[in-house]
Amino acid sequence: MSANGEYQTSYDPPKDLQAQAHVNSLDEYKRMYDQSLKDPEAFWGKIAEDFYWKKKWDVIEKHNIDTSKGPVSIEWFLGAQTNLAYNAVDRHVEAGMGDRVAFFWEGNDVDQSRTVTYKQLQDQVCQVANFLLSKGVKKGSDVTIYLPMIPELPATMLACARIGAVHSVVFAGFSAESLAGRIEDSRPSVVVTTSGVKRGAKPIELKKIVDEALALPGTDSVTTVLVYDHSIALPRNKVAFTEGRDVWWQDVVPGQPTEAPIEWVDAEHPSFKLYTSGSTGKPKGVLHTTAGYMVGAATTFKYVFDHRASDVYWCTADCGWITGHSYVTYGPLFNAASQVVFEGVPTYPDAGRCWDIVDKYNVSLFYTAPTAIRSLMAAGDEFVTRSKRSSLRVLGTVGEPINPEAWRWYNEVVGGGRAAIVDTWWQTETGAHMITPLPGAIPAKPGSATLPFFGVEPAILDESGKEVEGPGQGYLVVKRSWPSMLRTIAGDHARFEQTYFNVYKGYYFTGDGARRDEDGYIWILGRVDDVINVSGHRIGTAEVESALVGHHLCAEAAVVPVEHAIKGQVIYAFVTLYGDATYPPPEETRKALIAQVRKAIGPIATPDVIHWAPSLPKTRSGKIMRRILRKIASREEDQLGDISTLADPSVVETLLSLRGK
Ligand code: 6R9
Repeated sequence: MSANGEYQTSYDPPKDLQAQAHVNSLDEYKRMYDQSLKDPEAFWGKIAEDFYWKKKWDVIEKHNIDTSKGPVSIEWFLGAQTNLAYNAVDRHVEAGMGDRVAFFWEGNDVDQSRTVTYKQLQDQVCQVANFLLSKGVKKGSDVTIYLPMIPELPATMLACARIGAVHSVVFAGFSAESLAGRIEDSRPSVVVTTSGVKRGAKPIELKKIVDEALALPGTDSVTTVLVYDHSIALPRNKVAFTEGRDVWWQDVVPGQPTEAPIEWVDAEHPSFKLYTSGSTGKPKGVLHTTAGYMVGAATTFKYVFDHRASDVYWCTADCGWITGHSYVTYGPLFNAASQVVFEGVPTYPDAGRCWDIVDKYNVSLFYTAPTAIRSLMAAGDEFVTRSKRSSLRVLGTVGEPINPEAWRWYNEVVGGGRAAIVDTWWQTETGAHMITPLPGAIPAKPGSATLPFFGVEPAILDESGKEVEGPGQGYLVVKRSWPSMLRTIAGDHARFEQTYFNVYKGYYFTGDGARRDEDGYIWILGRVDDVINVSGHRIGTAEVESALVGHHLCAEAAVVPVEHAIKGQVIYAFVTLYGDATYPPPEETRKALIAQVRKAIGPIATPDVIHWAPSLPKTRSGKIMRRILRKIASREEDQLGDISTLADPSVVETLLSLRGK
């Protein structure tokens, strides 16, 4: 707070950082941004020179995102051939950087750590690639990865990329049923996992979850389960093995040759699928390809974190999410970065763990989610101030809107006012940062993701689909393709067009609302569709509803988001039971329904509240009025508005009488 009691609303780039930054003024940013839109060929062509291409491109970019002009298709660096793993690892080893540390691995427990150099990573990537090849995995095959944050996770992703296989990483917190659904969709022959993992004080038997998943229908494509023996989490002899299918990593990988062939793939060859929640139906497999993704992930990493060779970078995201793909595995390695890979949680053994790690490795670039910042803030400043943190230069956030209080705490208490804050807005679908400050160039405003990255042309549309010029708010869309954009939904191009391009013709629809202020800064307002953002994780209301009605007692469910001080949003479920149930039902019913959601999706989707609903507020045509449910869930029933369109307005009174029951 300033002397006159007002909060500072704009923060200039820290002077030291700015003096040496890749982009060091707003004017320079604007010049580069304008060029990226006016002459994408020259702009991206120059950037792409920094990578290794087995064959150079003929055309930089070709796209149609307007469904009224035919099918949506997006292609970048047409005619080129390259390889992601080669650019992430081999290129640096060949340039003499083999001894450089790729990963400073920090385990869940404080006494567990190891380092992996670029040369060691190259060897391991080759060994895993050779194992996969020996099991018949080839160019275009799918491989499912269900691993915790150990160096073997990015190494396995890169091994797939090296041989042109398509990886699908499933966050190792999803349930057996979720894992099975993703396996059923992508039909891999190999699944890679560990015996177990400890998250904080809690051991989780990952191999057992894989076994459960593979016992479910639709998973019979899997013939090999490669199990990394993570005995610090779970002893080997506690793990059940299926003869002929399961193999220990330690028995079959280290003996492989440390050289493996590189599959040079076309620019648009699929590199990975990542399943994410949407407003309807099952999670969809967002498909990313090769060249555009590489250029996008690498370029944003370089500019948004202002990365230089002397930096130590650390992103707390798990590789099970897009942030871990683009900003643990790919973006940093394309830039030959040295980074911390952390297996644990920020609050174990206590809320000072992150800052102890920052001091231990002299982390200069740190990237996390607002939910983590808020929970560490709630734990008290003394956990922060016991560390020095003098190495910190850039502090990033991602995943959900950051409230100004948390932004200021991050800036002042964690960064000591010396670091730049970058609030990066982007999505699984966008592959890389889209709207974000550049730390040496763009003054930050707490709570705003600021201005678009190079090549990104956002717009805000009003209800009628017209572009809002100047200050105003509405739906956030993007007007043209960018290199790291998703190319389709695996196996369902129609759903891809429907979800992202049919809402407003000629635009990519983000699903977010946004406001533009008088300086042209963009403020993300959150999802406008039926997606709930719990601690930065996307969960579809439809998924939770379908999990609930999967229980034999549940006749109908309606799920809405409610604001939460730490998690951003939480899941609030209205549930109608079958038959002539009495309300409230016995406590076991609530427990059973919650267990059902955890089983169907995973603990991250656990509803915070189950609100019993003998009936749901519906229109005469039978549509659930979620607007009313949201107000009731948020305790804003004084703002219910017009309820006369309800088939039975008395439903509201009944619901209010059952709150907290
Ligand atoms: C990278 C990632 C995407 C959704 C997105 C938006 C929200 C992400 C944000 C943000 C406000 C930010 N989101 N970053 N909201 N400010 N800096 O999180 O991808 O898991 O696909 O989520 O997250 O609502 O639409 P993903």
